[in-house]
Formats: sequence, C-alpha cells, structure tokens
Amino acid sequence: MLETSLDIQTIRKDFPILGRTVHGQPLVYLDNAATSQTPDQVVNVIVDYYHRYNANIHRGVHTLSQEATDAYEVARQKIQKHFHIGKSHEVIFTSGTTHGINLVATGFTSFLKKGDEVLVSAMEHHSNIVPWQMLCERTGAILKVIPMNVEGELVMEEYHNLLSENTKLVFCNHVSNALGTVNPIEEIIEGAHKVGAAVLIDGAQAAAHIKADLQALDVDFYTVSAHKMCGPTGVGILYGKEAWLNKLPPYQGGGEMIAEVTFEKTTYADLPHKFEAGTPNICGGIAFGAALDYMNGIGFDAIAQYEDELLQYATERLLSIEGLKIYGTAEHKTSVISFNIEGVHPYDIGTILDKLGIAVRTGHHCAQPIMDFYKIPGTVRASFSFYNTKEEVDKLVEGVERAKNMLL
Ligand code: C6P
Repeated sequence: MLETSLDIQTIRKDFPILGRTVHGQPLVYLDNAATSQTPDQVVNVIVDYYHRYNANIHRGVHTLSQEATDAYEVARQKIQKHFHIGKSHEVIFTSGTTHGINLVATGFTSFLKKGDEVLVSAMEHHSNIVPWQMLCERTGAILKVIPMNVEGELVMEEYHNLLSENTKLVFCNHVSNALGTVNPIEEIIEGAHKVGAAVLIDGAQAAAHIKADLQALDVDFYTVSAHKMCGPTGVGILYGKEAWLNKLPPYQGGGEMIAEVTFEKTTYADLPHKFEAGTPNICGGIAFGAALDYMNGIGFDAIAQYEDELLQYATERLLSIEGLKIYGTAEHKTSVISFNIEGVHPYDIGTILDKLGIAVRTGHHCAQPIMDFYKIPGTVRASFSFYNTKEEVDKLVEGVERAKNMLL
C-alpha cells in the first residue's frame, strides 16, 4: 500500500467504468492524460439536467430556461472560485483547450505586424503550436522556439535570451502532455511581462493535478478542458484578463454575443457573452462545475501527493525492466510516464497491453516536435490518476515485461 489519506477503494466505487473488463481482463485505465473518467456524481448531474430542466439559456422567461441559466452561471462562478479568477466574466466557456487557444490566436491578428516575435516552448501539444503558426502566416510575425534539454525541461537561460522588445506573445503549457514536465510558468510569465509581452498558458494537463491561482500567477490567458478533470468532453474554459478580453475582437459571430443587430451595424454584448456565440454546451458547463466540486471534495493536495507516490513507484518499477527508457525525467513532473523498449515499436506494446485490459496511449501524443527532438517515432504513455492503484502499476509492469518477451 502507498501512504495516502485517500480511501482509493471507496473513490473507485464512484467510477463504475473502472469495474468493467476488456478482453476478459479487469480494465486498468492508464490513459488519464488523454481523458479522465467521470464519476457518478458528475454523471448524475448530467442525467438530472436532461430529466428536469433541459432548456436554452439566457433567452427564455420560462422556468426551465431560468433554471438552466442559473445552473450554468453558478458553474461559471465555481470555475472562477476554483482558479481564483477575479471576475466571473473573465471565465469564457469554450468547447475545450483547443477552442480557447484558437480564440486568442485569431483575436491577436490585428495586434501583430511583420517582424513581431512570438515565443513557443519546444514541448507543446499541436493545439498550442498550429494556431500560432497560422497567426504568424496571417501577420508576418516570427515564431521562435524556447528549447528544451534531454531531461525534458525548458532551457530557461535561452528563454530569457530570446525575450526582447519585439516579443509580443509567449505561450507555453503548464504541464507537458507527452513528458509530464511541470514548467516554471511563474518565471515565464514574469519574464514576458518585463518586455511587455502577453502570456497564454495551456493548462490542459495541469488542471487535474495542480490548482492554479490565476490571479497570483498574473497570467494573461489560461485554458483548460473539463474532460481532463473528471468532467465531460466538449467543454472547457478560457480565462482572460478583463482588459485583454475587452480588447480582443469576438471570435465567432452569432446569437448571444450581440447587443444590437441591424443590417448596417452590429454592436457586441459585454463579457463573457461577446465570446460565447450560439447555444453553448449548457449541460457540459454545469457538469464541469460538478466535476470541480467532486475533485475539490477529494482535495488537490491529497491528489497531488498520492499521484506523486504512484509516479515514483511506477518509475522505479518500470526502470527495472532492461532496455526500458523513460522520456521526460524532469525534476518537477505530474504522473505521466512516457517510455520505449529498445528495439520495439510503441504501438506493438500498446496493442499487447490492450489485450491484457491495460489502456495506455501510444504514438506522438500530438506533440511531434518532442518526438523529433528525441529522434523516436513515438512512446508508450502511461498516465495515472488519483483513482489508480499500486496494483494497477504492478499489472502495467508485468504487461510491459510480457510484451517485451513476446516482441523481442
Ligand atoms: N491532449 C493527450 O492525449 P482538447 O482536445 O482541446 O481538450 O485539448 C487539447 C490539448 C491541448 N494541450 C495539451 C497540453 C493537451 O494535452 C491537449 C490534449 C490529449 O495528450 C489528447 S491529444
């Protein structure tokens, strides 16, 4: 047993899916960085919404619409409180991290000119690379890369050398999805602000493990997806400082985001509605709030401590397998282990693990530049959540050993 104040077996009962079998074997779900599982407490909120008050929001005077509107706005406030955001209208509901980043990248089009520089870290998910490349194509701005070292840590000296009065934007993930590295975002934000650049932090992989205080961080934009933190897919938030959100143009036009429409001219709604065109994922937003309630009920300190124990235990056990190499050995990591076995394709290991009921992700993890850096086609990635157990780590290790024996 690992030392933890959490009652993992009781927690697991909240997740019926963890009791299922795959190919006749008990499921061992270790793909939490791709998406986390959803507890009954959140599923029940979704069911209750459709059973009792499914309606469009901010539109009707009827009771159902008012109930749905109230629940959606309460969820916004829960998110505001969780991330210690100053004002609830700085919380923009999105379909997820990708949407949030694209909203900002598109909005910056008229703020950049040829020769301006934008900095991106070397360990980004494609979601935090491609929208900025597209922005550079539109504006003539130059994309520069903050390099990383072989441990999978950003070379901060190089970062500070790259910053200049030409730097207009810096974007970096809080935690790398492929390596688990926790990046020094405080230093990144402070450095960028010194030269007057804005910073977007992609919090997709951090939010399930680290409770970020966005006011203390003084970050300009922060994005998350609910499905990485016990919520449903298709919903997330973009946090933006009020001043930036007022400056940025709307991302999409449509219902809900307007103050007045005539054929001559349209004026836009106040925040947050200016960025929330069309009918949103109402139930998803409400369920996101419920997911935060659930995770806060368990406690982020206890979650982080337990996941770190799982990480240490799994790292040690996996490294006992001859020929196994871990990619991403930073000092500060969340519970993600990317690895390969010499002479074996990661996809083959993943396929054998699946036959044993073990779910991991294989491939480039939507972070091809990281794979290019290590000159590998991809990795096997095991990512642990607070509902995983030491016994599941043991099964992973046995499974990898078995796969190695079969494939070599
Ligand atoms: N990473 C993974 O398996 P969306 O798809 O919009 O919810 O999140 C995109 C995203 C952005 N940034 C980071 C750091 C991410 O990890 C992800 C999603 C998943 O690693 C699916 S590709």
